[in-house]
Amino acid sequence: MPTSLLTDRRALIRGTVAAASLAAASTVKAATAPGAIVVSTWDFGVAANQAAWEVLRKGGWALDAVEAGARVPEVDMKNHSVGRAGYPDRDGHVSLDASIMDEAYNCGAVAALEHIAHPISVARRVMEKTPHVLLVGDGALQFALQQGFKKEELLTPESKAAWKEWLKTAQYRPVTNSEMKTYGQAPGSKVPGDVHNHDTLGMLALDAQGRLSGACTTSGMAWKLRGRVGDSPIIGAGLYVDGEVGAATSTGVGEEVIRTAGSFLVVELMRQGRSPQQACEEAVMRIVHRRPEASKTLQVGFLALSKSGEVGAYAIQRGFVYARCDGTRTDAVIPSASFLSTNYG
Ligand code: SD4
Repeated sequence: MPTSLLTDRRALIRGTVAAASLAAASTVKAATAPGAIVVSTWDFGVAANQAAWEVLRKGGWALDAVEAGARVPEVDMKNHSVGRAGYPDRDGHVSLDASIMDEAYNCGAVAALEHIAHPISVARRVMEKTPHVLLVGDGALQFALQQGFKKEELLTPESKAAWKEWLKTAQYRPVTNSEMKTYGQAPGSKVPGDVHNHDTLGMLALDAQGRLSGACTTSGMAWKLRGRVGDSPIIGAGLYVDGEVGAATSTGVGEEVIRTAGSFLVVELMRQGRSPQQACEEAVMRIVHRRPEASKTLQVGFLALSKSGEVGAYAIQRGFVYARCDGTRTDAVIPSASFLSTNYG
């Protein structure tokens, strides 16, 4: 096994232990909302899940829950891949993608949206206030401003400094699991969602009435070409919800997910009888088989939730984790199995 992979694995295990002890220390007792559950990609999903749980535990709608949850990392100044403080494109513009979908095929999305800190809420307005599903770029910004959202500078001094540093070489090379590499090791990095732990938030929720919803929000791949749109705002790629079957979301290199209509594929496999775990594995293997060269280096992870509350997760590379919150425990961080190592979880 290459040394870098070993190092990654040790970092993950350390991270998992750190997350577990953090969880033990701060477990929040969840109130009752029978059957309700929310899951999110990555460890920083814990804070997002807990915001969503505030809606779910009172018997609220899964759609309200996922919007409330997605808003948390969007304004987390330590998170450089979602919302405000996200790393910019190669020209220095922070450009955001988000989508949201409920149990009845209602959906909305924004892509390449600039200057608005809460793209998930703009996506919901697209769903509720327009006859459309997806608004992009300047048109999405114009719509957001008409809806009363505030125009802001989203590029923080820290993100700007990182961009200037990147410009010295200006090489676009997506890094696998950059968010997990130093988990729990850097000074002060003890909590999920800190500077070393960040990525797209994909969130799936089932409420006490059995309604499913999902949300996905990201600043996309750092240093991307201006105008590049990833999988996150594409219904069927980064997010898909079928209220009769289940829901799925993805993280990683969006181009690979778009090519396979990844989240739709996961849900459709569940419709055909696969468990969420089997469906995520089959969707990942579709990418591995069709794109063997890309799969050696790139990461894609799927997370799925069935109508009955069963969860599945699988990734190409090791290192993917997800956060789970239900009536028993609100702060679990669970390592996903992966194609390149099935030793976790
Ligand atoms: C994208 N899928 O824009 C997102 C980014 C991501 O891990 O999830 N990175 O392609």
